Amino acid sequence: MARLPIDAEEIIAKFGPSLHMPDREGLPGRDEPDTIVETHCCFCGMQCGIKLLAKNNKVVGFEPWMEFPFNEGRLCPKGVLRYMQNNHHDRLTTPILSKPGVGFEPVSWDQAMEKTILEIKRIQSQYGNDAFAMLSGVSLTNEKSYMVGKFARVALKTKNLDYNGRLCMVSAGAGNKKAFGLDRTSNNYTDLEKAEVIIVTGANVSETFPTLTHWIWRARDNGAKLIVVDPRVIPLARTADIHLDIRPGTDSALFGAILNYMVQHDMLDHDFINNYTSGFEAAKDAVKDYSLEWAEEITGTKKEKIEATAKLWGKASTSFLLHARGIEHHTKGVENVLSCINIVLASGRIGRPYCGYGTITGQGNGQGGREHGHKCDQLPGNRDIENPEHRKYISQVWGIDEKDMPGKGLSAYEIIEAIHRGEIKGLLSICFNPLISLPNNNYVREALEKLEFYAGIDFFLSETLRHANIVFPGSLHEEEEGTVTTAEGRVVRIRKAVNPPDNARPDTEILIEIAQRLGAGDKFPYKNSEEIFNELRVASKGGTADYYGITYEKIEKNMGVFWPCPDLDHPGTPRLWEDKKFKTPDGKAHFNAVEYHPSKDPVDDEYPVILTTGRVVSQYLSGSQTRRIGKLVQQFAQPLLEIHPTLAAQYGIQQDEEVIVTTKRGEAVFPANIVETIREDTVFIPYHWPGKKSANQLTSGHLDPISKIPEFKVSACKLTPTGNIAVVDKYSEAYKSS
Ligand SMILES: Nc1nc2c(c(=O)[nH]1)N[C@H]1C(S)=C(S)[C@@H](COP(=O)(O)OP(=O)(O)OC[C@H]3O[C@@H](n4cnc5c(=O)[nH]c(N)nc54)[C@H](O)[C@@H]3O)O[C@H]1N2
Ligand SMILES: Nc1nc2c(c(=O)[nH]1)N[C@H]1C(S)=C(S)[C@@H](COP(=O)(O)OP(=O)(O)OC[C@H]3O[C@@H](n4cnc5c(=O)[nH]c(N)nc54)[C@H](O)[C@@H]3O)O[C@H]1N2
Ligand code: SF4
Ligand SMILES: [Mo]
Repeated sequence: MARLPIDAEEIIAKFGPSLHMPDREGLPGRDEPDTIVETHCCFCGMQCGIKLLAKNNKVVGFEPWMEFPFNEGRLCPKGVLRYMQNNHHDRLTTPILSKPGVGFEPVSWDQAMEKTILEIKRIQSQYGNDAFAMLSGVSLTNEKSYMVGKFARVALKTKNLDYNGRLCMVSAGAGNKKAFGLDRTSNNYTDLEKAEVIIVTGANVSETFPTLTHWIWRARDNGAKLIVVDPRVIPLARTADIHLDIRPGTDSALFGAILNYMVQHDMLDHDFINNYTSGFEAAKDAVKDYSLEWAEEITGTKKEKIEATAKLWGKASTSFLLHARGIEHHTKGVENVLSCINIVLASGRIGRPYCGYGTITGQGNGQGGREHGHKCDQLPGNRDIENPEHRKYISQVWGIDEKDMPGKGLSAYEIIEAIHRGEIKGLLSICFNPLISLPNNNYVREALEKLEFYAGIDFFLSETLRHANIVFPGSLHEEEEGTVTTAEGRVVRIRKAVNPPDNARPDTEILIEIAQRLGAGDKFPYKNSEEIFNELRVASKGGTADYYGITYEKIEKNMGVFWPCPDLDHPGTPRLWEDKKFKTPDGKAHFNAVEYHPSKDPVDDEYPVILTTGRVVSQYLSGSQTRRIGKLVQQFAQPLLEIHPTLAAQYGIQQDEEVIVTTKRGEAVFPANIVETIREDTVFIPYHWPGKKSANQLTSGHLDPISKIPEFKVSACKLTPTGNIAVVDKYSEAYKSS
């Protein structure tokens, strides 16, 4: 395979000038790279294989890694351009300290560390250990995620640690643990290939997991029927056999009615239900009145389409059901997930080739990062911080007295609320940009301003970190060795291509030095990432997320190993449940009784329109990384309000006209993009932008009672046209017509 020597000039020639080109001084143009490193994309949960080209300690380009089995060289626009972060002139290259009235000033590592330790100690002695909180993120590798969990409990000695997966994976995680006792997608994605029926609900796969589209299309080539459930005619829906244009927040009604239909028409796998599940009667009873007519009224989707879906699903011999945040970002996110699982269990199509179910994990290491102790209620191996046996085992691994192990802490949004109440006074964050990504962000900003001390670790100065007292310059994905776990459950190797630039340091080194200065250095004796991974293996041993049998060597040899992998001779588990031994206490898969509940922010006469939020293909999460890459910015330069022509006409809204969107939290102005690909009662805004462009000025802090995920997907709003026609970037317009 010939190398593709892509450099900055080629990108300019091909795509036009970039807004933020990295500094080209010293870059080698088309020269041969010093090294070619097989690693993975730093962005979404697909973790596509990619080769990075490095020269003079700079990442200067990429080429496809054809052999990596999931993406076989394919990449999306973000993967293609990710390498441009490495030399970016916005990189933080020295610690900075905020001086009132002056701004940030560079300081030495020693000064930054000393000040941080002083403040941690002051706050903890004045207000108690738990008054110092930590927020973390799962773009971090498994090694860093594991270490953060230990760092917060052992070095900071606080119970208040939570992570950005709280905004992402937790509804699915809670639902999967209830139903299966284990939180992972059931099959690797090659199993999609021969599924007869595929349901995709609340997942804009072509934009958010672009390389997964390939496997769905492979199935289509083999004759699979595709059913897409989404309030918008997303790209995948345009080629679907059935598109259920559901009203946001009503998935549990839809799947409840489908379960009822399967019961009424005896489309059930009685053998599987009787032998391998429990709770079927209660689940069945909960939906006994959920007729197609009722479901049509609640979901706003034609009953004929719901019936056609139930028939296809009920009669299939192989199938896959996939969902993502569209059904999970709700105050009943866990219920939505369980309602999907119920129709999978009723069909008995799990634990067999081409029969699968799973949430599509969002963040780069959203899978591994949710297993190894990042969460406020979790210990490594997906153990429970309140379970005495689990506490005992991990305390032994960590060499601490069990009574010194903190208990369950507050979740991410609850930490913000506790800052408001004056209970939390200090914060350390790594890999999280909550000012953009948490709901109701004016409230979040006020909280950050109330903190007595705030320090953060990042490679860019994110919007949140502008409120910090100290920022430590950390490392990119390609600047430390490690592993991540892909959305499929495959543990893969992240390889170091270069060192952090100038005075920046690897994240791990920064955390270890803070731990040392807090007097816990003996608990963090690691010389390299592999030593951390080897401790993680032991810590996870015997837990549901068991990595004990996975080693760096084994991963390299096999291009990844699927967990659970409990011992060194074990080959890993690409497909779960072939033995029908579920990880619940009774060993059975659990049906759960799910009744439909409406959103916590329902529409009414004053706020009559449903606002839902999500993503576009060229931007990633809070945008702190992708808004710095010119070509990605140009593909979608600003957030637009997607609105149907009928709704636009009702308010007299013109194309590109600025519209004031108001919810109970506040108001914000967005140019209208009038499209036929959205329901008439719903508007959509992507959330990747800060400040006045942020969709999260409008969303609510209502949380799912079990998972504590915010209800990003439903806010009641009203629309007021301003009469001003905005100047919208032409590339955004190109997007509109696509
Ligand atoms: N380009 C890009 N890719 C990404 C990311 C990114 O920021 N940008 N982020 C990554 C991460 S962390 C995540 S979590 C994933 C998210 O991946 P997705 O969940 O696919 O992304 P979203 O756009 O948040 O929401 C998906 C869809 O849900 C629909 N939806 C809204 N409300 C409902 C509802 O009530 N029911 C149903 N059935 N559908 C509904 C929306 O119209 C939208 O098309 O993407 C990952 N990949
Ligand atoms: N309205 C609305 N809000 C949402 C969503 C939605 O659909 N609608 N989706 C939610 C979802 S699913 C998610 S996952 C969250 C994500 O929200 P966030 O986690 O806040 O988003 P990121 O952009 O990933 O922020 C990560 C920060 O970490 C830094 N970073 C990345 N990698 C590393 C690393 O290796 N080391 C260090 N030190 N720093 C690193 C980046 O530069 C960035 O500043 O947003 C949520 N918010
Ligand atoms: S699909 Fe995800 S992992 Fe693959 S290149 Fe795109 S952003 Fe990266
Ligand atoms: Mo996410």
